[in-house]
Amino acid sequence: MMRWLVILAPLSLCLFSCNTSDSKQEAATQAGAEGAERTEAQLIWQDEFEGNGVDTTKWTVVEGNGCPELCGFGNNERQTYTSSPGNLSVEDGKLVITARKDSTYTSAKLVTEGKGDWQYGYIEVRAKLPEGRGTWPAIWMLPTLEGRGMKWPDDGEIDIMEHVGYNQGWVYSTIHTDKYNHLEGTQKSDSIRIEDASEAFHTYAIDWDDKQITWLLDGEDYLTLEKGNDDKSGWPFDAPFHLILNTAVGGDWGGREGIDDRVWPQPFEIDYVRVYNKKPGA
Ligand SMILES: [Ca+2]
Repeated sequence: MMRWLVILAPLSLCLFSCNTSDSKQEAATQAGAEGAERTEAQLIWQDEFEGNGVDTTKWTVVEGNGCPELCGFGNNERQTYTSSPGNLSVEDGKLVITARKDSTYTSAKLVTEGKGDWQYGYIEVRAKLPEGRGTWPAIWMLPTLEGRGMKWPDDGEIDIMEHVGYNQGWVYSTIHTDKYNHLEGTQKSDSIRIEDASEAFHTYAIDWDDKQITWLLDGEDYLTLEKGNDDKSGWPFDAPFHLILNTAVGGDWGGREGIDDRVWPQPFEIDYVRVYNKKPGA
């Protein structure tokens, strides 16, 4: 989601930061020393979106167009993010991010940084995607860095799910690192076909530990990337990351084949986000 150049392939927690999870993590660590297989997965963070608005104890609503620091969010994206009900709502048990065009393109973006930051775990999001040329919804993660700005891609990016409307039904999963990034055509990525991604809810998940990240669709593995012998230049994922949900409009990738202005408004519906300290049942 943060890519700076056009590419063919796509590009984008509180291990120790959530007070309530510290004791669980310590317990898990201790139990891990005795044998991780005997510990049960624990739900350490979740939002079922059952209220009437965004829970700001869990999410920060991002507003604006990225300027002046990073206008267009580094990808020449066209939207301005707002917190208005027309762009962002919680209704019928779902978070709804609506990208639309009025005088300009507007949309919404939520981040958990400082409120939900995790190192490793099983992160699962049940969602139904917007459709139409020019839409670019994403479920992705960036590092939670204390006291300094992010250096991209060196600090890493995990794209759990990305979809661009001109390529309807293909969902992309990617990591970006210093060693593996699209600037050099070395990013690590895969895609999976979902015929009804914009008609039905599916679960998009990663299972992330100190050795690898596995991506799952509706509980089925389809991509595993391993740390292997990489140092931070290839694997900056031994660190806390936070979750981001948004729909971009246009941009270097999402807008590569233009924007179809007949499609608006377009909802990106999220039924829930659940974060476990490890994969349930594993
Ligand atoms: Ca729900």
